[in-house]
Amino acid sequence: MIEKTFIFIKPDGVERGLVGEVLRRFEQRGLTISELKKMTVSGDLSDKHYAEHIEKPFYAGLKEYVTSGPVVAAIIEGENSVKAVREMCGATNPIESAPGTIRGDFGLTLDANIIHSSDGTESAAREISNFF
Ligand code: FUP
Repeated sequence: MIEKTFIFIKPDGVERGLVGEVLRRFEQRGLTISELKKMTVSGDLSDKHYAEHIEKPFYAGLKEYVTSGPVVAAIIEGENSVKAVREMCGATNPIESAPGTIRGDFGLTLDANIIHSSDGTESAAREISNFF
C-alpha cells in the first residue's frame, strides 16, 4: 500500500551535514520526498510532538536538544513507507542500531540519534499535521 510517513532530521544531523546523505538513502530506496522544509522546532511543537514523553525524566533534555537548532522535516511517500523508513533509521538507541541503518552508520548515543521517523500510519498523519 502507498503510504506517507514523516521524518525529521534532528539538530545534530543537520549540524553534521547529513541531510543530503539521509535523503539520498530514501530516494535510492525508491521512496519519494513529497514535502521538505528546514525549520526550528518551538517548545510548543516539541511538547505536541513528544506528548507521550512529557512526563518522562529524559524529556527536559530531549526538548532542549530538539529545539537547539534547525531540523529538516519531510514527508516520505511510497510502498510501505512507514515500515521501510523506520527500518532504515534503525533502533532508537544508535548503539543498538544495525550497521547499514542511518543511526547505526552515523550515531552513537540515544540523546543525539540523528533522525525521527513515525512508528505507524496514524502517528504519521498526526505528526504531518503538526509540522506541515
Ligand atoms: P523513536 O520512536 O525511535 O523516536 O523513539 P521513542 O519515541 O521511544 O523516543 C523518542 C526520543 O526520545 C528518541 F529519539 C530519543 C529520546 N529518548 C531519550 O533521550 N531517552 C530515553 O530513555 C528514551 C528516548
